[in-house]
Amino acid sequence: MDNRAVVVKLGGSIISESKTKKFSYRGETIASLARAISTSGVDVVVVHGGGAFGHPVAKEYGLSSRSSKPSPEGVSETRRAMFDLNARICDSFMAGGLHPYTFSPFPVLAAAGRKGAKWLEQTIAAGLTPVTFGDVVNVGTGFKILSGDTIALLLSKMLGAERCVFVMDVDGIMGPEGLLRSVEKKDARELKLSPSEDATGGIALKLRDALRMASAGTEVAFVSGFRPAEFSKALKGLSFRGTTVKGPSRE
Ligand code: IP8
Repeated sequence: MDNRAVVVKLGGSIISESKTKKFSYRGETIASLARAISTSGVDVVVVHGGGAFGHPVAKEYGLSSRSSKPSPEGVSETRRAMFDLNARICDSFMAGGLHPYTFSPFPVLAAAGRKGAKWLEQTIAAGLTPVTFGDVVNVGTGFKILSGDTIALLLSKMLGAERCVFVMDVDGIMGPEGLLRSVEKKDARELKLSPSEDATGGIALKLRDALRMASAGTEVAFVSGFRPAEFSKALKGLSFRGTTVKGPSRE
């Protein structure tokens, strides 16, 4: 692949109206983001979160980002909710002009060397958009949730992604005086981010992952999914309304 790929993480806040409104889904919004991807000319890999699908069900059955021994029913129901959401996302993507190709993150992340990256690159070259999602992992001694944010981080690293774009329901990361246009490691310590209701950690974890990505050379953008034009600019690396997370200066 000549162009370095961009990893897009669709956060639960843009997928669903509210995490408490179980199985709520913003189809039109997701289709408008798909249109922005399909007209951008950018090679994209998409990871989506759990929103009002995976999270409430995981919570009901006591699944979290820590390994535990939930009931078999809980594991199946949580995964079922995620596959159901993925089917809806694929429908919206097709309505927006994309050809989604859903893949399980596990074999791709476990592939040795450049094998996983090559497989993703070949999928993109075939005209498809690889799509994966936060999932329930069998860790041998129990089960835990692998957050879509962590998957986005691992895939960005594997692909040597140019940037990773986190799409949410607000313009970006908010500081005491409103939208932060850029965040560096030193600012993050002073930021008091609200604790999350998520099964997997919310904005604080997202920012921690973003700072790690930025230090490894992948630019990170936070943008509102309600602004497809700004999302499109963020995808292309143009100046956009949102937050950019910067790594340490390389000068
Ligand atoms: O919303 C969580 O993914 P996230 C996926 O990216 C499940 O943290 C299974 C709740």
